[in-house]
Amino acid sequence: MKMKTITLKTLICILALALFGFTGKGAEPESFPAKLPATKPSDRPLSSAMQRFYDEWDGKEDYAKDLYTAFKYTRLKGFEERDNFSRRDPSKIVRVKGVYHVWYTGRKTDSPPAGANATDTIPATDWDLADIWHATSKDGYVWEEQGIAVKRPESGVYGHRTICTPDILVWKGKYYLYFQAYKEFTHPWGQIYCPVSVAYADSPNGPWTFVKEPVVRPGTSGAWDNAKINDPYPIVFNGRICLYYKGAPVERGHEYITRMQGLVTATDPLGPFEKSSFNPIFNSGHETALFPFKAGVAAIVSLDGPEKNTIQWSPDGENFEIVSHVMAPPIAPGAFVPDAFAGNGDGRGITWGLCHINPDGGGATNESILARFDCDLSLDVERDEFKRSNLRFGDETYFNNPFVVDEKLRRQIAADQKKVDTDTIGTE
Ligand code: AAL
Repeated sequence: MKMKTITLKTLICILALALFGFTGKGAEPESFPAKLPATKPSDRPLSSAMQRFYDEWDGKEDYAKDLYTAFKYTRLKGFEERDNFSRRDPSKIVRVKGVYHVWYTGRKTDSPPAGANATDTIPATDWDLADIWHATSKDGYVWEEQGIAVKRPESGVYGHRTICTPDILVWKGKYYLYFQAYKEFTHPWGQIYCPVSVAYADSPNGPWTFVKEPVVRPGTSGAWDNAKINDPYPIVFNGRICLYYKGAPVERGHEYITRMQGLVTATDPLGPFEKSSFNPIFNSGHETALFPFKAGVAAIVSLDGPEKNTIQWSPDGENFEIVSHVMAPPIAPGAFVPDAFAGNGDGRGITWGLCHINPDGGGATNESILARFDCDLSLDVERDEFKRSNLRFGDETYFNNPFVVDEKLRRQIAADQKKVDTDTIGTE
C-alpha cells in the first residue's frame, strides 16, 4: 500500500514537472533548477542573494565576465639587486618599435628609509629621495635598466626632495611623464603638500625637459584632495587627456577621506587641467590603474576602501560600477595598454604589466622590487587559467607577512583570549 502511494506521488510529480516545471509555467517548481535560468525567475520566491545574483550580477558567475581575472606573478630578470636600491610604482608600459618601455620610482640611497629620523641624505619613506628611472625590454621578462630618465630638480622647485610614482602619456607623437613632486622632507608622509609635475621628450629615450611649474595641484583648504595628488595616471578618452589620481587630505584618520580617486582632464598635456565636478569618482583603491575597455573605461581598484579588490567599469570615465571581485590584485599595477591613447571607443583590455612587491610584506619603509603580472582582462585572448576563482595559498604565504602574528599581537591575543574565551554555553 505504502509503495503504491509513493509511486503514485512520484508519477504525479513527474507529470507536473513535465507539464509545467520544465517550461517554467504554472505550478511552482520544487527546487531551484541546476541549470541557471538565463533571466531572473519570477515564478518562485528568491532569497536576497539570488535576487542580487540577477539584479547586480547579471545572472553570471564572475569568471564568465570579460572584466574578471585571476592574477599570476613572475620574477623579472635584469634588475641589479642591491641594498637600498628600491624600485616601485611602475608606469603603464608602452611599446615603441618592438621595445617595451617602463618608468618607475628608483631610490638608490646609502641607508634604508628612517621615517621621522630622515635627513637630507637618509630617506623617510621608500619613495623619498627618488628619481624617475627607465627600463626597456624585448619580451617583458628580461629588462635592461637605462638609468635615470628624470632627475630631481634644483632646490626651491617642486620635486627637489623626491619625484616618484610616474606615469606616461603619448600625445601627438611626444612623450609626457607625470609624477609626484615633493619639495620637502616627506615625514610624516600624510601631511606633506604634493602636486603633480611633468617632463616631456620627443622619444621614450629622452632627453626629458622638466617643467618647473606643477600641472595639477592639490585642492583648496578642506577639500578631499587638499594635500596630495598621488599616482597621476593619464589615458586618452573622449578626445581629452584624462588624468586619474589618488587624492589625500592633510588630516588623516578614520573620519577623513583618505583613499579616494579623482579625475582631471585637459586638451593640452601641459594643462590647464580641470577637475571633474564628480570628484571623487572612486571611493576605494590605492594606486590608479585604468584602461580603455569597449566604449568606456575599466579600472583595477585594489588594497583600500569598501570596494577594494574589484574591477570596475564606466561608460563615461567618471561613473564607475563594480563588475567583479578579484583576489590578490597587483600592487601599483602598470599594465601594457597598447590602446591607452587611441581614444577610439574600442578598448581591447590588458593581459600583462608590471607591479611592485615588498619582499618583506612591509609598507612605507620597506624596499620594493618590480615584478610581472599576467591576467585576462582582454577581449582578444581566451585564458581559462585566469578565469578561475577559489585560489589557494601555500603555508609559505600564511605563515609569513602580512598574515603572521608578531610578538606584540600575540600578547594582545593572549590577553583577549583570557577575557572572551568561556566554556561553550550549554556544556555545564
Ligand atoms: C604608492 C603610491 C604613491 C604613494 C606612495 C608612493 O604606492 O600610492 O606613491 O604616495 O605609495
